[in-house]
Amino acid sequence: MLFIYNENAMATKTDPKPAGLKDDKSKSTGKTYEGLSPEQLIEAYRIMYTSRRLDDREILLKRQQKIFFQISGAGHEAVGLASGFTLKPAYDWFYPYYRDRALCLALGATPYEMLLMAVGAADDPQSGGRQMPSHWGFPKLNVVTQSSPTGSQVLQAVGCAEGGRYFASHPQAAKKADGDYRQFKDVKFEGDEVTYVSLGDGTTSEGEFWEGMNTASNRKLPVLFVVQDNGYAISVPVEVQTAGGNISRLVSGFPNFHFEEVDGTDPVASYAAFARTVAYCRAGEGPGFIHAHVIRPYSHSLSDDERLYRPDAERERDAARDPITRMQMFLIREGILDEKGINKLEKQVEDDLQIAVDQALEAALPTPDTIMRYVYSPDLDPTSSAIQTEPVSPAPAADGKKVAPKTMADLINATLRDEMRRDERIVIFGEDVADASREQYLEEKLIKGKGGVFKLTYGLQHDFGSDRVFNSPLAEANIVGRAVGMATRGMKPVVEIQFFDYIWPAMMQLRNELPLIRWRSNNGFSCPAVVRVAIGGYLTGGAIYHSQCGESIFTHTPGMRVVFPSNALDAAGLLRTAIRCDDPVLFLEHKRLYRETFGRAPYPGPDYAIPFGKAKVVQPGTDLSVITYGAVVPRALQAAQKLEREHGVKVELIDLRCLNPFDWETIAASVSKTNRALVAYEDSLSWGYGAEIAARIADELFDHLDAPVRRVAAKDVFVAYQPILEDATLPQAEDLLRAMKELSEY
Ligand SMILES: Cc1ncc(C[n+]2csc(CCOP(=O)(O)OP(=O)(O)O)c2C)c(N)n1
Ligand SMILES: [Mg+2]
Repeated sequence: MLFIYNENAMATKTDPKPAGLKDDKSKSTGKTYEGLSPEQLIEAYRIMYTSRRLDDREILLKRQQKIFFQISGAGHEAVGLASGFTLKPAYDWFYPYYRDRALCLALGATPYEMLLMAVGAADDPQSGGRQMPSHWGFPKLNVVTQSSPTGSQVLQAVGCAEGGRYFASHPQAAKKADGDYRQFKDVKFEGDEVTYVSLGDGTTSEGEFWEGMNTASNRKLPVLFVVQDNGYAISVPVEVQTAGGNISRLVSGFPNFHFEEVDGTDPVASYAAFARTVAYCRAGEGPGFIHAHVIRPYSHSLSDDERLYRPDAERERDAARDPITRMQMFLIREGILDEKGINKLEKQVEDDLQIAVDQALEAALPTPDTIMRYVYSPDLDPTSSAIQTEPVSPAPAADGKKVAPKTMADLINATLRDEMRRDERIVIFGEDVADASREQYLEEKLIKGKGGVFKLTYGLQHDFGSDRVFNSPLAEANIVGRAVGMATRGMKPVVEIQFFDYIWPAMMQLRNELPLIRWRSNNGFSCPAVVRVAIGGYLTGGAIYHSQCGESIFTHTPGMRVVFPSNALDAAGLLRTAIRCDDPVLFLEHKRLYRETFGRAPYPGPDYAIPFGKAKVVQPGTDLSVITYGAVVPRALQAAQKLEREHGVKVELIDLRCLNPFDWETIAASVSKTNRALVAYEDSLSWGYGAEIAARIADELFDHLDAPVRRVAAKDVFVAYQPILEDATLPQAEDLLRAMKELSEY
């Protein structure tokens, strides 16, 4: 029997968003397909067809050079549809990848919004003309800004799910609060939301995918992993990527998962697989994994021609499974739509797309002056001098004796404790940061607890509980990637990288994600996490892999605040500003300074804060400016004091404290006065942080200089184990003294 096409059943552009249709049971025949009514199936086809035709329109626009890039979702429409029909926009959370056009349409994004991205319009709601097309990100739908690196979305999705769970068990934490980033960060949580993350078959080769699977499994998180397996990663076939050629087989041992493997070109079968998996995740049973076999009929992107590596026969086999044709045939076979109905629907889609294309081509483009907007928070300025407070004087000890000053390690620990008490959104995790993961040992008082290899987080798990202070796996990308997801949800992760030398597995997240979320989404999302890192040498035996610096790599990353204190009081004041800040902060803690006698200070109270970008003049002077930071500060001070004692040269010693932003005004005022500048840093000399400072002095203060700008830094080599070699590599007080003397005599 042929179902009579009902015009009203066909959604038009003005209809409310299609997601959630699953509750709308068939009104006509009563027959459903895995729970989908004929009306829903018609709507499904409309979305799938729109997705395909929008790709076609973009391809045309690219050929006409009206847009600049195109990557299609062709062949992946049925999976996208199934996920869009089973998940809820603005309720669940979404970390899609570039083939998820149909998902975004099903969630309620419009073709016009997508085309605004393709032309790079000012009003592109996803990025304001900053990102390539198909890099989805719709704040109003909880579709989180997507980047281009394959796989970096996975750990963020895990962190996002952890965020939802955290707020459900700490609802008070979601409240707004004045005086810090919380004023500008709304929190939304539901309690049973699911986080969707998708990726291609090739992307399962990325380590971050496995790290994400591991943590989602271990913590039973409601994350829905969707691998859209089209058999290729550009030109590399799946059997080269995946041992045995099938990702489902490889992941099947992860506990707590619900697994599905499905023909992702079949919308009804896909819908059924998604419905089962979403129900499992939503019920809190654990994560889901859907492996959907799809096709890729349009090559990888417009820059690729798959005929170079795929013979016709193989491509024809794929074409026979095209989800658009399959769906068409299905609707006709089942009598849901006849040919006339199909034609009418398709014509309506084409007409709507034409209007959207015409509008998008007319859209205003971003103006050049907007380029720096949203690199940092427009709401909270961490350099504001209003942030500065005075340290409270310590109460005298009971016996009337002076209170012993605290080390940098003590005051960092105290600041973390104060801030955790003040802000329930803060969680701390990293390698070994907990007192003990087996908390019963703590409860039974069998052990004292560890609290970090340098003990900086000691006692925090004890005080605040294991859901706020916990150990991560030994995986740095895992730490930072999850922090990115949590911070996007409104939490304040203050995570620890145990040694700077081992920060590199997290580099993708630190370079391409954390500092970029706000800018690339045109302020649609933000990610104000704090990453504390133990850094630096002078350890006597620290050797190659426990002595590294490398701060310039991060100051060279727009969007990242970088702080590097040299003493206990500055560490406390700057860490507080870092935690309350609305931007991501890399907080570098020099290991050698953790417990030095130099720079100890009394506890300055729970609100002591120092604004970013304000240097400290350690000692004033008239003859030479020395600009430095970190562990070189005490060494430079020693050298300067000796120089004054022995030669009467008065050095003005400047401790930058904060490297991005840095205090150019203090440098300029000092060099204009002394007319001589020495820049000193612990990292190797060439291309180090001080090179930028030296260049700027040479450029902007040239008229004030009576001598060349000099640098003292480590040799261009790694730090060796034998202390003789270590000393020869790192800048010593004698090296500083020599350079200061030479420069003062120039
Ligand atoms: C980290 C990283 N390496 C390389 C690339 C370049 N690149 C973009 S897509 C892609 C292939 C992805 O294949 P797959 O995961 O199977 O997804 P598909 O495109 O097939 O849907 C590559 C190598 C990238 N974007 N990111
Ligand atoms: Mg692929």
